Amino acid sequence: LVNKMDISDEEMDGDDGQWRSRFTGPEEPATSGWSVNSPPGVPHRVILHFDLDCFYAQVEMIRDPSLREVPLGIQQKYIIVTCNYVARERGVTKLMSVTDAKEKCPELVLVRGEDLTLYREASHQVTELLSSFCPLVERLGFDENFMDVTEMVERRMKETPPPEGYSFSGHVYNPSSELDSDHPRLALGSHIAAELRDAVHSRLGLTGCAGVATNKLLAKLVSGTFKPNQQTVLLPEDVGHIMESLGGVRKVPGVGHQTAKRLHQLGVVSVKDLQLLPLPDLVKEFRGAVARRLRNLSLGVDDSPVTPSGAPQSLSDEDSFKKMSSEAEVVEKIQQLLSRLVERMQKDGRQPQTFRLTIRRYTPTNKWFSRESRQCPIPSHLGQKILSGGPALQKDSAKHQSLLENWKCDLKKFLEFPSKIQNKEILESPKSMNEFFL
Ligand code: DCP
Ligand code: MG
Ligand code: MG
Repeated sequence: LVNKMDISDEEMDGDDGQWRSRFTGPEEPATSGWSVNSPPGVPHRVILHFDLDCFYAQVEMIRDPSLREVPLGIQQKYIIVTCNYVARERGVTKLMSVTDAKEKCPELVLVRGEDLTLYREASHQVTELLSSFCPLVERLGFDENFMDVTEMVERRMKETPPPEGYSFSGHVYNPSSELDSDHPRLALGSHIAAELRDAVHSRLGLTGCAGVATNKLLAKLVSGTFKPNQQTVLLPEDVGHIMESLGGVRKVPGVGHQTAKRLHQLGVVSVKDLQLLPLPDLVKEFRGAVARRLRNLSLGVDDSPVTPSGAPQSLSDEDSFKKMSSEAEVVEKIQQLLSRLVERMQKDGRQPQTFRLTIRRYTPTNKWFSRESRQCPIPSHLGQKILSGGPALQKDSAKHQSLLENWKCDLKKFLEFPSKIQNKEILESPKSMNEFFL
């Protein structure tokens, strides 16, 4: 259930959609951006990627420090969405079923992680803190941020030029490359990354990994080389190695499930295959720009800019269930989601513009890619009503209830909802979502 403030940009999405859009840069990388038009004396960008360690688990361990010493799993439904590193040492992995995890590690302590409020708040605090050092910060999901620190690096190059052989902070992806090359800008970038990780730790109590490289794709790929709470630099001479070490094309950020399927049909399985496939063959299957983009990604070339995220452009909430087949159940669930959204909209204070409802039905053949959405504008008087409660509104106050009831009532009329849900129709008929909204 999404409430859009502006153009489409879901806050968090388990799909590949986010990746694809985040890695969509200029259509013709070879003729724009840094590769051709770099200002003289600026050979390349310095990009950082941050990824917090076992994020939800860390937030829970801050809330209750006694959890630090025990193997901890964060449970959503029947899945361990993440676990602390104590649990990982005992064989628990991310996205394991609770049953399997308990079998691996009977002493595993479980905390429910369905309420994302604290994780969302911590996530935005991290982005805010990073933004106070340098405005070019882009969020990816809840626990990752890209940063373009090129300007910070250039400033340091001028103010205190590093000596020859200036050493790196943290790891270098391939230590032997460090010996016979000189990369002062990446070295400065690695020191900035260390300072930022330090700031995040001392001010927010959170640890994480960082990658330092010349573009977003490479920074993201290298950041998890040493985990947890470590950082790694990728030098330009090792780009070929890191790309080929990925193996399958699906491992390349920006290559989603569907793209990988189409590539497989062309006989392209590994990153190497993608590098070697003649471009005309790739263009035949994909649009020209997409084909070139794919080719570039396979080579570790990514000119997409770090685009500051700013305030989220949409607020969304969602839930999933094994079975939901009656109108009453659907309405109840939507009301729950709406109630949480209304609170967040009031806190945010901006007038909502668009309402979007998404369902994701399970089909055995198409497990994860069956989202269907319908959306409509929210009339101004309704948008104002949603906000009129003000930020101090208490969750259970009578005022809040009546506001919600009122809004739901208008909304129902407006959407002719839920009278159009014919029970199973919404789950079974492919066209049912079209009837949902006017
Ligand atoms: N998450 C989730 N469902 C998923 C994937 C992730 O709810 N399918 C949540 C839980 C994680 C958080 O997002 O804590 C960040 O995801 P990561 O993949 O970065 O995993 P962690 O930060 O938990 O662990 P790591 O230390 O490996 O980065
Ligand atoms: Mg993480
Ligand atoms: Mg992550």
